[in-house]
Amino acid sequence: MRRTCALALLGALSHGTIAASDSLPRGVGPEFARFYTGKATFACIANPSITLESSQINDNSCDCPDGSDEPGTSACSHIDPLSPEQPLPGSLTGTTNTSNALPGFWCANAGHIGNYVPFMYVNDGVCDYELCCDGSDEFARVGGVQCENRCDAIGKEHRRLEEERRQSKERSAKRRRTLVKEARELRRRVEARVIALKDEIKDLEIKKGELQTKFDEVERSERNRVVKVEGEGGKIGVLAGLAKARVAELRGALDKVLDQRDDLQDRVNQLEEILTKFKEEYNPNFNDEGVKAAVKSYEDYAAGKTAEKKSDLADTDIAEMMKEDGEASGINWAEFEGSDAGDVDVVYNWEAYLPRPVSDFVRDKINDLRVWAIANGILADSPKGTSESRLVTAARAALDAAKDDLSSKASSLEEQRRDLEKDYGSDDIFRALKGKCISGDVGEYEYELCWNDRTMQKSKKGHGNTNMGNFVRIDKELADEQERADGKSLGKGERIVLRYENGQGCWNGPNRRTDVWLVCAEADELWRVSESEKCVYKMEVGTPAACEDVHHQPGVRAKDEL
Ligand code: MAN
Repeated sequence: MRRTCALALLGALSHGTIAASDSLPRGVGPEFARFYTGKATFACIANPSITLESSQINDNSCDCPDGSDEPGTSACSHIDPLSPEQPLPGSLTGTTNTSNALPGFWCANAGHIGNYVPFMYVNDGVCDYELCCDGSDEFARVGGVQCENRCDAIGKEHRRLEEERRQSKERSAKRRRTLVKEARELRRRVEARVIALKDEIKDLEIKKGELQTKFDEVERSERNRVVKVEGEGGKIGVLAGLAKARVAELRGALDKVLDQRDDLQDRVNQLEEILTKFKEEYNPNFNDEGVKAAVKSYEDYAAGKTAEKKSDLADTDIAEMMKEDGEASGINWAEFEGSDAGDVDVVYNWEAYLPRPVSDFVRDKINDLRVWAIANGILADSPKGTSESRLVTAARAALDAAKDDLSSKASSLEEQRRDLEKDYGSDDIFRALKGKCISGDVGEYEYELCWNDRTMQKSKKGHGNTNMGNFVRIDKELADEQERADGKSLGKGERIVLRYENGQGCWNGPNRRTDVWLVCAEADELWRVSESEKCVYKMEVGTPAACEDVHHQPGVRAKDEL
């Protein structure tokens, strides 16, 4: 614990490599030198009204309330050290009555980096090499402890690691520049696609207009043509079929009427025979008035019948009519039914006898007239259920194809335009990562991050995959985490955070979401995944996309990018 606090404090208080001069009292850091030199007496730094003899400095007795008279001993270590957040001397407004005016014991660390060590570490019998590699904090050799000066070796190793870090940073920055170049190229392609699509759409609009005109013309001219019924010989064929059926019906009815007529004629003949016999054989001497009147009526009937005109329609004529189709006087329906010669041919045959320009002119005029008549409801339009001509079908297909092409190109243009407006981060950097994924094993799951797309939790036990959120936007947030030895930590400072939301619903909870925190690294790597709240995930990811370009100033292009 003691070490942790000290490290934090001292990390913040490293001030370069200047070692204190020999004439300074032990433990005085370079920033405080002016308070200890060129004066006969010493004034406490935060309480200058209190003056002390020079001999009282580092006499192992804490005389100043701010501890400034003991820069090189632990005598004032009970006073809280100067907080790293407080300003250093020059203005001492930050010091309070209860805090030490000095941040610690100054360890010059020649050959490495000078550093402040907490006063309580001074002469505590422990060599604090990581803070004070020259061992000067253990000058009293408490308990016989003698700390050798290891600054050369430690300094060398430190410089080696620093150089490694610098080179890594350089490589990361280079990788980032490559990504920027790729992103720029991808953007250029989208822009080129937008231009190309605009041109294609313009051409297609013209083509669509032409095809529409053509279709209207074809439809207009074809509309009034006699249209065939599928599988039949056309309108005339249909008419012939209907007429044939009707004639057959009438012929049947006539046949029955003729039979009834013949029956009735037989009965009339029998009755006439009876009455003739009655007239010849009755006795007129009986003077029966009723019988006389009946005989008279029959004589009148018989006289009238003789004068009756013969019917215009002879039985022979009727017999002729009753003959079946195809016979001498019948109708040859086959000529009309299912004839290969279409009605259109019949209708248009006359054109063959006219010179071409005349036939075109006449046909157009007739067509115009028929179209006008159809449009005004005088003539019926093509009946439903009839097939349209191949010409109209082809014109319609060409027009529909152009319309489809146009609408798919228009939506593709819209999509590309929207893409250009999307936020892909500074320098459009995430455009270069779009479509790529990285993954890492954490516990019972494999986690996957697909840039600009989604995050995924994949069960290693075969329980399926769970969407942890879909990419929504790029944000920034402040990280405040301890550095890790391997460098794979969020550390402190502003970090890019990618928000993924609306993932798979959590049982009894909201939809899953993920915050993806990015830290500069040489390669894309998923470091850690945590679930702070149920179904709220945090991914920590190293990527060159999050690096600063060391050679790159905003608005200025690096040489190799041009
Ligand atoms: C699964 C995983 C966990 C999550 C629970 C919630 O087990 O997605 O991360 O916490 O479901 O029920």
